[in-house]
Amino acid sequence: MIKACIFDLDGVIVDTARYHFVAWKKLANALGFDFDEAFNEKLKGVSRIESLNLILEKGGVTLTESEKEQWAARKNDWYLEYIEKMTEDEILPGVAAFLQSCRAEGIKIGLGSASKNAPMILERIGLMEYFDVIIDGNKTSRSKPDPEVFLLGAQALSCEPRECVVFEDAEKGIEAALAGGFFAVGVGTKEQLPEAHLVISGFENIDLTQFIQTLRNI
Ligand code: B16
Ligand code: MG
Repeated sequence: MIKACIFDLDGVIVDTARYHFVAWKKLANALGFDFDEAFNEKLKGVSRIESLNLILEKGGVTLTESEKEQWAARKNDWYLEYIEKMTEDEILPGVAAFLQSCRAEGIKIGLGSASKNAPMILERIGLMEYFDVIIDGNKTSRSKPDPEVFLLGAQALSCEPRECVVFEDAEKGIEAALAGGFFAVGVGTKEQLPEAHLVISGFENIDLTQFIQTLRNI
């Protein structure tokens, strides 16, 4: 029986990847190099410091630990300039209705995100009230594909992993959900997320009752 749904944030509830992209690009340009959207795909679901390490490697730049911290903080300030302007219009299609259905059916709702800015984003888009539990980058010590973020979520929701559905847009997130013993639903395409138990293109037109029935048949 499904007792809870745990949602990733970026790429599932909102598309903040484009804000991360412009902020990281600004950092790369300030350090004298550039990268494109294809490279940005590699940063989805990856923690802030791991993203910085990947970008520096791409640009062939070496920094000390304290310089890295300063640049990561600078990037976050640039990123927050966009986040501060977010409104509920940026909730991805069908998400709010799906959360409402979960609420109505007594299915608990959790967030499992690598982002340290997750609570602020949920506040800005007006979805905070739906979440029973928020596990974000401030509460975890290991990044996806480690299952820690989702296991902490299930624990806080008082559910077993097999009673929870995880919604993820990143391959590493699907790996994390599978490693933790969760139902892993990919948000994207089968080509991007071949390991997921089930793939949906988004929440538009997803009926919760039918969806749970589909999961039962997997
Ligand atoms: P922050 P998710 C992830 O969010 C993003 O996909 C990833 O690009 C970002 O680096 C990471 O959060 C950390 O974000 O800098 O805000 O702490 O997909 O796990 O919801
Ligand atoms: Mg994501």
